[in-house]
Amino acid sequence: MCNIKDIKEEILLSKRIGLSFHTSPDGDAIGSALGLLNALRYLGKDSYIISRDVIPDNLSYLSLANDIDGSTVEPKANTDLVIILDCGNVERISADLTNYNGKVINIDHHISNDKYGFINYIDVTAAATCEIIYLLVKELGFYLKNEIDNQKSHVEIGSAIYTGIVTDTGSFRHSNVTKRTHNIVAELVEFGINSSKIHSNLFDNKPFEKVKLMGHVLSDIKLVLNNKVAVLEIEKKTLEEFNLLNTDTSDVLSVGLGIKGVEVCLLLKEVDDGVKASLRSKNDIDVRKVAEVYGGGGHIKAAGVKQKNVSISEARENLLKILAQEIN
Ligand SMILES: [Mn+2]
Repeated sequence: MCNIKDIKEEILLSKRIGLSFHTSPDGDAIGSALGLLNALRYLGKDSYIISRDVIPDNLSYLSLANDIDGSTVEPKANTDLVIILDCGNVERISADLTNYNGKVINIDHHISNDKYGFINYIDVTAAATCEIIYLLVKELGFYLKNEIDNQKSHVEIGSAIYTGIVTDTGSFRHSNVTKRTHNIVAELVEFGINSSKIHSNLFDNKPFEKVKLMGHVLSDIKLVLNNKVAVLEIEKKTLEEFNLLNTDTSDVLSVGLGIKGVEVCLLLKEVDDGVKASLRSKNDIDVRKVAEVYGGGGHIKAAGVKQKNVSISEARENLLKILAQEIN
């Protein structure tokens, strides 16, 4: 793995920097992009977001969140560096890089990473890409000195980084949490972030319709494979009924995984051209391996895959077939 100093050097050498992340960005993708964007702007760097996606509602409290508006989908003229955050595969980047010939830096923590950058900083021991971004912004000069304690810049950068760490660790519950994770968070608290407020923004902010949708989906939950796998399904027409076509529904997974004896929770969601599946694992079952069979990826305990042109039941049976092998 390259040195974080190499990334700093490239940033300082660059005149115009674009930042992007994986499609359907989560708290870590958005947090790492906005944490770094805020830092770059404070350094006076001409920097901007490249994204097909728009900021999800529950992340709109972050500084510069409005820059993620889906309007810039490819690098602007004279961009000499593009940094891709939290994204393992080129196909998943929320930016169109077809006409871009400049440098790409890939900063990520996924085990399945194609190393598509000219610099690839892939740290699979990082609980979140935001952990790496913390090391980077520190390298760029945003560490704590007494005189700059609780400065606005630190609160803005720190809140974005904290958001990514909280969301990718399930609020510090997952086994990806390390001593370093807690050390970084301790330093972010010294930056002056309001961690309790961030948790409220993230989790106590659901639209009423979404809670009703979760109830509807949970009322049909099934246990299969000796009650070790919980299966949840959301049809497109249900999302239309609740007027929630573009809402993130992944938080219902933790309810399925919370069932006694369940090892894996599988959520299937019907989309225009197929079925998206999200998988979460409680202990040792590697759901990334299962997702990879159908072209998906992720982490051992959290993975996703989209199967094109299949029905929800076909998608379910495909994944259960592979899961059955992993469980026995
Ligand atoms: Mn991540």
